[in-house]
Amino acid sequence: MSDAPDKVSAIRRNTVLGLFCLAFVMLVARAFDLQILKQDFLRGEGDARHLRVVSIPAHRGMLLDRHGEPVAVSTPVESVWANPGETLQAPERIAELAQELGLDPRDLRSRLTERASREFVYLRRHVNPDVAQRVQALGVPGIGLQREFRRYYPMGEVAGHVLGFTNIDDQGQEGVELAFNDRLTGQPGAKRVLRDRLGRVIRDVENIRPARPGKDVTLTLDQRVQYLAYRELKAAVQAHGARAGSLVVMDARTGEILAMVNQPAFNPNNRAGLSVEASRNRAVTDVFEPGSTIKPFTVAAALESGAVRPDALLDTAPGQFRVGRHTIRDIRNYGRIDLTTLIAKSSNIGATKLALDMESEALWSVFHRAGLGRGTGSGFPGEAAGLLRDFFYWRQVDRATLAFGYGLSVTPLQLAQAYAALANDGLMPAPRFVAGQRVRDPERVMSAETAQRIRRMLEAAVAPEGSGNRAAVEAYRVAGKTGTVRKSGAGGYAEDRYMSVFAGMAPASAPRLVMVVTIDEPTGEAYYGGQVAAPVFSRVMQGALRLLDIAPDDLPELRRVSAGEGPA
Ligand code: 59J
Repeated sequence: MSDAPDKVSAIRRNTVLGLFCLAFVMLVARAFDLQILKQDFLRGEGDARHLRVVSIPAHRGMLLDRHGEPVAVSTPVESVWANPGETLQAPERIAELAQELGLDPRDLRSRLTERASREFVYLRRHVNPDVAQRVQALGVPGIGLQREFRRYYPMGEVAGHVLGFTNIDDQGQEGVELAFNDRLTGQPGAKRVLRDRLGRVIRDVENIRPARPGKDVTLTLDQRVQYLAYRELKAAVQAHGARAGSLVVMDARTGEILAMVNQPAFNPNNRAGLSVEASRNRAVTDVFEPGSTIKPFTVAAALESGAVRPDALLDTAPGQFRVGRHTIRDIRNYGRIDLTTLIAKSSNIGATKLALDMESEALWSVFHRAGLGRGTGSGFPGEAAGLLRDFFYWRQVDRATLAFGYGLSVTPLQLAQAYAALANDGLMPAPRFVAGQRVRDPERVMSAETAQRIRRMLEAAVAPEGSGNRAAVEAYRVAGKTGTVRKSGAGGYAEDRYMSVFAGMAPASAPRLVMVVTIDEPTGEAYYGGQVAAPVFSRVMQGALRLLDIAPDDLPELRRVSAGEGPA
């Protein structure tokens, strides 16, 4: 056996060991070179080439009125953000940055320190373009701009309740902005960008996915009618020192909401200190006892069920009437009256007698079909359904008081919907806020004949001797009903708190518009619906008929024709 092989393997081992040592020394030297000698250069190079995926914000769709006028638009703005770790490396620059942003330097520094582990922190959102430009020009490390959108409402306070608003992240919070958020919201895109050491985008590297803008939504609102309604309601609420008020204008044939306003109102462009009181779209969210405005449906139920004939006379003397332990009162003794007088003078006793002459179910059925106690399905956020108890639970006195509008509750929108049935020959369209919105089919509430009969009675209520004569409109026939409703609270009905209401339509010969006005707790001398709500109806209806170019149906020459005299 020779020892040669041993020698060979020793040489081999030493060679390998030597090579390893050499490699090790070279690595150490290279590390020394990179980490110590070329440190600054390399750090700069690395930071200069941040590849990032950033999102491209999508444009939110506009809200347009029925004529295509923009009523909610998104304008591009910039938001200022920081990568705190980077910005904190230039602490001496924080003061000037804070000043440009209108922030307290100490606050800014502590915010950055608290969030030092994050890479993205908003400093100020939605700044004006000139501020954004100046911030960019400062060139503070780790500060970047992000394109975003701010929602702007050209009508301000006038349409705040219907439109609602979005939050700072462009998401609908209230109103149509919330109800149609999905359609309005686009899909953000994404792109890869190269950022420099200061966080500025130096190059778009790749479009991963383009932003898809949201769709525009066309409302049924008519901006001009909306303005008019706003102005008149506000003036009336102020003049009567009222707590609140609502007004709804609806297309009688389609159920389209042409205007909807409330007081108090708010400006969706400036929501600092916004109160719940001012933000509610009361026309949809708040209920009240409809009082006498419900009487036309009581008369309809009586006619439809055959309980009375159209020419029936009811004895309301002596102006008080006992039902069980309860006394029902009219404000005067109207004596023997027909159905038209019942409506025109608003006799509680007349309505009571009708109710006691029919089954509870007959009354309930017309109320129910008219949408009382049911949501309208308008899709408006926070809509109230009102209350109409099942007829199984009605006592005799309940049937009586329900017949003149107490013991049930409605929203102004529901009342407008119900009156649309009277306007539209018995067929009740569902209300809608958006063109082409899918809503339930129109429902038959009563026969066309009954609806036309009731309309003629409602014209008598607006005639000179009717309780609603101040709702009249020059050159148009108006049909409608006043209501003066004592508000109920703890301990029963108040003596001095009222809801003044007017619900009606025009032109009465073939109604196109339905309107409901409610004025909540007018203070002062005047509080009857006929004094407080009817004049608002008249002014807004007159303007709306003109704006919509609806032909008059009560010109002198027409009157002669309908009286059988023929043109002069
Ligand atoms: C009224 C009520 C309250 C509830 C009465 C209003 C009742 C009643 C218990 C006295 C003011 C008033 C269930 S009146 O709306 O009859 O609009 O121009 O609030 O009767 O029994 O000092 N409306 N209003 N009634 N309650 N309970 C009339 C009527 C109506 C008018 C005037 C005068 C009431 C013509 C109301 C109007 O039609």
